[in-house]
Amino acid sequence: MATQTPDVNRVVDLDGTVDERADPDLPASTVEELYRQQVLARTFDEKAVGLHRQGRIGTYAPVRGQEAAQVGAAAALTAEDFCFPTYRDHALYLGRGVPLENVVVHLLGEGNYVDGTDGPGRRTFPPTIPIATQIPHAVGVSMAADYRDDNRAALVSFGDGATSEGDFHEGLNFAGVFDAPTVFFCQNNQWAISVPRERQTASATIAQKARAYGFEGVRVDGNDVLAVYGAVSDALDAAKAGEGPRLIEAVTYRRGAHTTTDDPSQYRDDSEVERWAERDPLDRTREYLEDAHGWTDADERDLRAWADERVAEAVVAAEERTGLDVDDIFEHVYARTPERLRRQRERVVDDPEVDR
Ligand SMILES: Cc1ncc(C[n+]2csc(CCOP(=O)(O)OP(=O)(O)O)c2C)c(N)n1
Repeated sequence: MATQTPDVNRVVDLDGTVDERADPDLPASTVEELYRQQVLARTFDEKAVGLHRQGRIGTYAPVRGQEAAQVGAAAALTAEDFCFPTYRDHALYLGRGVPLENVVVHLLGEGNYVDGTDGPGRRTFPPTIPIATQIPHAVGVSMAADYRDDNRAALVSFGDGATSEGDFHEGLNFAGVFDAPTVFFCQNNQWAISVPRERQTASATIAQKARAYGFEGVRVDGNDVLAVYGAVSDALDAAKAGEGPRLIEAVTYRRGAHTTTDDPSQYRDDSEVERWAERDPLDRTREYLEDAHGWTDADERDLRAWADERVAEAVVAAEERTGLDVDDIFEHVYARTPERLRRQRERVVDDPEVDR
């Protein structure tokens, strides 16, 4: 983090002080909703790590620490806009109205978050696992929206690691040349698995990379939901007004492991994680709610109980809904199944030991 500069847009400071000039002055009910979604995402995240440990879901990429970035970005999008998330964007999906149950179904190995969803969910794409491949897709979709003149923008989410991929540079270059209404939303969570941000790029910031492609880059405190909401709203408005793309660097931190199959103690210090825990996005929103809107301990207890209940219900509903057959792992790979795979499939299908 040595090369990070402190020029970050922020509404609520670490001690809860509010910058009145930057405050978007949202109604209490909207801020409560932004907090509710963050608490739901955090509660779900804790549950999901437990489900993986119990062998009930596959590999999971924790979102802890990045809730405000994702919830703030989702809230700024309209139902008509397009959204391209990644494998860590569970809170972004929830913010787009994707049912929690769908998230669990995906983690159980079936579905892709957006199956059967309506409204904004229909313009939200399945998560991409190959790093940065969603970036050119988002640029293409937003260029199409521009050609049709239908007043829509696309937001594409990715990590700091993705900025080293060719797809990132190709996407930004195209968007700059064609003035595409694309919002590039980088969650700089300081790590790409075991590679720290300062080994990812020699640029002082990620935001400044936009300059090379002829458009504006903005750094925002990714743990401040109001600041993220403000920065993404401005970028979307500008894109739809024909001002072209914008790159937003949401400065945040991945507090959990890269995935449930990773051990971050092998490459980073606990003290760093503790420092970022002091900048917890949920605490920050709660402090704002307490000061500006009289949020009480009783409100907090009710919200936490609601989130526990919602998560428990979603897990039950998802486990009842899925019916994966081991046969399915052979599907969707080849148009014509090779002989070797066909023989494997027969062995599995005939094996009485395989739980089907
Ligand atoms: C094209 C490609 N190369 C490598 C990988 C392996 N891989 C998975 S996650 C990851 C790190 C990504 O880091 P970042 O973009 O910062 O996102 P984060 O996981 O921190 O959210 C890598 C290299 C991959 N999925 N796709």
